[in-house]
Amino acid sequence: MTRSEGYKVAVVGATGAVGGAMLEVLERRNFPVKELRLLASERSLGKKLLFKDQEIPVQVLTKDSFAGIDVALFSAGASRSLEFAPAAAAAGAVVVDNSSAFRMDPEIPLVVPEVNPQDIALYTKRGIIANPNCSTIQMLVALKPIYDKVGIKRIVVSTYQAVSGTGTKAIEELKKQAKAYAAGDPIKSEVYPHQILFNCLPHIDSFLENGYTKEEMKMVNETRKIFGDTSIGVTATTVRVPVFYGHSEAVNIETGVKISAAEVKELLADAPGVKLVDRPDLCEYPLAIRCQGKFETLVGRIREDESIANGINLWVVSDNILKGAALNAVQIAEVLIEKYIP
Ligand code: NAP
Ligand code: 3JN
Repeated sequence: MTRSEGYKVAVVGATGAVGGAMLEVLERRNFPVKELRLLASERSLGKKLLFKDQEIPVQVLTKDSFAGIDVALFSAGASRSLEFAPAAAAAGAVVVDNSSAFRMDPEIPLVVPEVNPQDIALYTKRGIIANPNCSTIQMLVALKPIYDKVGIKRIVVSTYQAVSGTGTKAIEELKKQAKAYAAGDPIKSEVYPHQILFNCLPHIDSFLENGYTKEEMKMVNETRKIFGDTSIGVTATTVRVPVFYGHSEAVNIETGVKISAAEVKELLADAPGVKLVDRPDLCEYPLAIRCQGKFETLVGRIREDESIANGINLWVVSDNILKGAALNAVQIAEVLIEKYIP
């Protein structure tokens, strides 16, 4: 740690599901925080949040919120990022943005530290680094060692995404629906267009003209940008399921050359950010209810796809609020302070 005794950090959207996890991760990883500025909307004025046993008041986000800040972690939605991230960068902060606002901007790096940490260097162009979508992050943490070893031509992925990906209101909606069901009361849906309890909704984010959802196309486009490979084929079906925390993904890949399931297991056993959980004989495989609070992405059910020459199937599970958002952002900030803004 330098910048004398630590860094001045702002968390934008501090009262949200991701913002709260940012505070948890900064604390758990002992990020060298000299000053912490918590920012949210006027609704949160008067609130205080705990960081390292200290109560810190929440301030209202304005364009003047960033004086003296070294690193600004944004998770208050894309429109807030578009409006305020350039102001934060102009004030001298390096922004790590969790929204989709800048992900596909060619001047802004899109980074998963286990996959393309070298791209962080491009932050100097605009002072902003984008965090990918949660579903993309966990998939690429699992696929990177395979990509490097034998290449990947095509990815077919189906996701099973937890309601926490939609934010605190959706967590409450699932809880309320479960209580209403148990009490025999009518079930109301306000966050999602249909009941989420006991249901699967093949609808995450809005629909596009090509019939896919934005969430599905984020997985396609972000994967290509992060791997720096426009030739890789990616097709996704993203589904919301009645799980509180932890996104699960069934991932099918066609590799450049043949690799056996045993070789994939060997590769992933030592891969950064991965925990291999693949003992079907003991009923051990990645589970959403086991991933909460974990920093690793859990990978299991590794099998050869017997329908093609060079195919592999995997089941990939990760805490969507941690590795899918807050942890990935803090890991980017760690590389930043270690290598670029000591
Ligand atoms: P959330 O629980 O609904 O929290 C939203 C946060 O944004 C709250 O702190 C809220 O403050 C703040 N906010 C909203 N409007 C604001 C405004 N006008 N000015 C200042 N602050 C404002 O949502 P979340 O789940 O934490 O997600 C927040 C964002 O993070 C998402 O919109 C998305 O862009 C990003 N995200 C990314 C991923 C990923 O895949 N990497 C995953 C989830 C979320 P108040 O409490 O004061 O309203
Ligand atoms: O739905 C999920 O599981 C992940 C949600 C991500 C999200 C939610 C609201 C707005 C995003 C995102 O990160 O892509 C955004 C957005 O910034 O577009």
